[in-house]
Amino acid sequence: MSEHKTVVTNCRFCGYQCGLLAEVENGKVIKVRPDPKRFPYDERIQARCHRWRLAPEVMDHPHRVNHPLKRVGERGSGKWQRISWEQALDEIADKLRSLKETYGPENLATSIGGPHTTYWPLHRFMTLYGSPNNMGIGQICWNPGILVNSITYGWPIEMELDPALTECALLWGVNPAESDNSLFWHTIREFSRQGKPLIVVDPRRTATARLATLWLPVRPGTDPVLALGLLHVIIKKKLYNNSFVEQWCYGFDKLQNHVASYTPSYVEQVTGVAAEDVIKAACLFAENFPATLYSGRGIDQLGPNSVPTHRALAILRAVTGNVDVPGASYLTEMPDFSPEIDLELSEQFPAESRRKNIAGNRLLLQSYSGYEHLKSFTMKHNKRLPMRYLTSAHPNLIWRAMLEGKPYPVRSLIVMASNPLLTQADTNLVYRALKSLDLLVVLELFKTPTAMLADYILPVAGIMERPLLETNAGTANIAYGGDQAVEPYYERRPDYYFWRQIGIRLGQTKEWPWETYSEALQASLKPAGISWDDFCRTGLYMGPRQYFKYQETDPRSGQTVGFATASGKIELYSNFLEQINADALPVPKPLPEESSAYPLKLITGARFQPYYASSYRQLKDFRQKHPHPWAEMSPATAAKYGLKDGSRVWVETEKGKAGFVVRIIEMRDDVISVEYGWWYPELEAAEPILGGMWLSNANILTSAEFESSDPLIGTWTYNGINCRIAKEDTNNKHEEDNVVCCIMR
Ligand SMILES: Nc1nc2c(c(=O)[nH]1)N[C@H]1C(S)=C(S)[C@@H](COP(=O)(O)OP(=O)(O)OC[C@H]3O[C@@H](n4cnc5c(=O)[nH]c(N)nc54)[C@H](O)[C@@H]3O)O[C@H]1N2
Ligand SMILES: Nc1nc2c(c(=O)[nH]1)N[C@H]1C(S)=C(S)[C@@H](COP(=O)(O)OP(=O)(O)OC[C@H]3O[C@@H](n4cnc5c(=O)[nH]c(N)nc54)[C@H](O)[C@@H]3O)O[C@H]1N2
Ligand code: SF4
Ligand SMILES: [Mo]
Repeated sequence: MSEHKTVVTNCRFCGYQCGLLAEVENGKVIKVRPDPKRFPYDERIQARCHRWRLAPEVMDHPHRVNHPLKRVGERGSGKWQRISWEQALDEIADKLRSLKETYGPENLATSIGGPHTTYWPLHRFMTLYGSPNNMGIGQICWNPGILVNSITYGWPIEMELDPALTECALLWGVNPAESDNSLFWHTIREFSRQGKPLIVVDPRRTATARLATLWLPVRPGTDPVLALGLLHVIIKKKLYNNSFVEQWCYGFDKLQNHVASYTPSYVEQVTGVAAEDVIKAACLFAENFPATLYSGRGIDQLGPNSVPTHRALAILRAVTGNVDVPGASYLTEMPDFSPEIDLELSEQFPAESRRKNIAGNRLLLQSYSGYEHLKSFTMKHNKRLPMRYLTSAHPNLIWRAMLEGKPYPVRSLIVMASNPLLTQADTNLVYRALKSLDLLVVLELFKTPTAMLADYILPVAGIMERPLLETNAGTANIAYGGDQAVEPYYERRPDYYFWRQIGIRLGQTKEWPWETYSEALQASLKPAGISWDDFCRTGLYMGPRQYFKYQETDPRSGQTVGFATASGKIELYSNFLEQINADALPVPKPLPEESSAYPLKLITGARFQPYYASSYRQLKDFRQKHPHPWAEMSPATAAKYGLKDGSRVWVETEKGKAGFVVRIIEMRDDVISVEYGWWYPELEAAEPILGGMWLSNANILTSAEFESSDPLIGTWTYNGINCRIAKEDTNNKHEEDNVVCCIMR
């Protein structure tokens, strides 16, 4: 007899994890609809979003990996044998054991990606196994902001945009119209409808910038100069919040001297933003209180210029008194539930393993010593940031260690929820490194190009097949999510299952008390005093938002709480950075030298709908909506190269060449912006085609060389790279044969 029921579950196409109601028949989800009773509570959000409708299709897509696969031919030959989970786990554990005996635990690296799932089980395994070598994208996503704000304010902040309270919004290198086109975008539109000042800093006139009162089309990578220019104007015109600065900020005099030379005309010369707009933006931001300031990947991916930009923006909020104020920002709290740092067990990570960190002592902040130094301050307020993510290894050093065996051999890699061949810099290097490994395991939903090179592909449970608990990695007292709708289809399992089973096989049984993912999540939520069922009913757990906390009196010490920094104040001049021999005030770093061979500036990776990084190119519906990888440029740039909308073009850097389709938009001249994450799952899933990943993959063009990365965090450069373009030669027989031509026709 067929069984039909409606169950409460969640979408997971993006980070919101909106509530869905799923119609389930015989253990399969046949249809879903939005559930407005749960977070984020607004029917209009899902009405605007088209992705959730495809959830049932993704669950049973013909390209999904449904059973454990073991490579039988040459690496990358596309020949696979279906094996059981038991066999896969036993063989992988045996191999890990023998590699550990030969090379030590640090020979194992892991690769993680964006916020697709819960990463602490992976970190927990790596802590117990003894390897510091998890790598991800933290250096260019999230960490610069988290670390710089912690240094400046003593702890991370969350921004607030409340159309009823906020009087000005400054959006810097962030484009929610494409990257967050639900709750946040909806709020921005509402804010802009009220006619309040909205300032957008972006080389491209994005849909967000089109709503702006003032658009500042900055030259890529010159952001710290622009930010220092705003500070110059605000200080010169005495628009700062004098009483807040006097009482709560440290180092104003030094800042004042420091910004004196960043006059609007100098700023115009460097950044290309008109001097009068620099003045206008500074006045709008300082004269409308409260003002909020959001930033995004535009400034997280500027190599050595990311930290100075974040520092200057943190200072901009401070001198205008926009810290811990309703409608602007608030200092977050540690979660009531188990924080990431405890779940990942990183405080018990032995000193000997920490010393194996692949950058040695070369990174001042994203390192164990940097972390411990920062913790000595955050602990003034009894707070601890997550450790493993903020100490993750620099990927460039890991790829090189795989190839060169220096500073020690890295022989094995487990990839979870990431696709490094498309999303890590320098595809050529990543490719050669992956090919050189003794063991490559990929936990995946789909046979991605990275998975095509694996020894084992393990099928994981995805959307609606596993419970969800999203927690901002334990930096805030907020969790959202809900239950799975069905048991995983076929032989798929949650990632947690893999880590626990491998852990048990390698002697970690005691540390994996929760048999299932669901039990583990429930246990982690328990300290908050809320049952899993209650949590799932609303999809949200949130502690109260409090403001002006620094003014309170600590009942234990009888002293004012202040900020968790050396001075107890917000550090405009950073004692912390001075102690670690870094710039105590934000100093812009030299940009890549101008090059006559590569006269244009390249942005790689601005977000676009409906895709998420390299995901979902399998979905016909999405491909129809967005069929090509665009290379965007201004009308003048296009004209200079004889290009039209829809022309095919090669974009070339010192690292390589990739093909795109021209799209003319309003943006800075002499800048090219290419989409990232493009591959073609309909092409052959084996060497040499590898799903078409050599055709229009933006990361063929990029590099993350450790030596030219930022010295504090290791941030590399995805924006502002020297490049050139060439119209594709359609008379060239060789190019005509190229698959890229077929795809882009
Ligand atoms: N040039 C350039 N490169 C960039 C960026 C850029 O702007 N420019 N942005 C960077 C940023 S900010 C990020 S966050 C990264 C994103 O990089 P990635 O996280 O590598 O992005 P995806 O391509 O979405 O890869 C995620 C993979 O995980 C799989 N997956 C989804 N859910 C699960 C799960 O629960 N378990 C497992 N095991 N797998 C799952 C998906 O099928 C997909 O193949 O890219 C970075 N790379
Ligand atoms: N649809 C979709 N949504 C996503 C993702 C996705 O892949 N697809 N990825 C998710 C992830 S992992 C992340 S991290 C977020 C990122 O979210 P956002 O930060 O909003 O993402 P981006 O579009 O990469 O970058 C924002 C803007 O920075 C601009 N920019 C480029 N170079 C510079 C520069 O030098 N200076 C300044 N000021 N601006 C510059 C770009 O033109 C772009 O418009 O989005 C998330 N949401
Ligand atoms: S906003 Fe994100 S989570 Fe919500 S329905 Fe759309 S894709 Fe799903
Ligand atoms: Mo990201």
